[in-house]
Amino acid sequence: MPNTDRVRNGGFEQSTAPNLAPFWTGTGTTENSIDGDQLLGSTNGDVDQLQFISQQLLPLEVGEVYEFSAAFNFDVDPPTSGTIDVDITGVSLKRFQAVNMQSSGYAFYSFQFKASVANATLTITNNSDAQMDIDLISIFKK
Ligand SMILES: [Ca+2]
Ligand SMILES: [Ca+2]
Repeated sequence: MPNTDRVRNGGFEQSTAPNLAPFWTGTGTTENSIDGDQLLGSTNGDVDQLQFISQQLLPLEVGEVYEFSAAFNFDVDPPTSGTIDVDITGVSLKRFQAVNMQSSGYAFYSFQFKASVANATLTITNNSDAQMDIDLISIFKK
């Protein structure tokens, strides 16, 4: 079985700003190259304070190890408190301490997890006090 990305439209290149669709839903938006905030391509996600984005992942193989990866950018002011939360069904909530993340410019953050359910939903929530861009979200089997 090829190791395909379990996240669809993870770079938001299929989205027409400011809409999240296809695949993504939530209270966040997307931005296009006019804003100049993308890391790769012409579009990025924009997830500001208390906003979230979510999508149903392609099926996972239960018991297999996967790696979540995404690039985050605090594009206005650096965060001083709170967390960036990544929730995957069946996996303990991952909280990145925002104050310890790179304060400006994109940086990649990742973690590995073992799938416990086949049909999982990915939700990324900005619980920090700073505006945030996001691009290149992926989940590959290790
Ligand atoms: Ca992109
Ligand atoms: Ca932005």
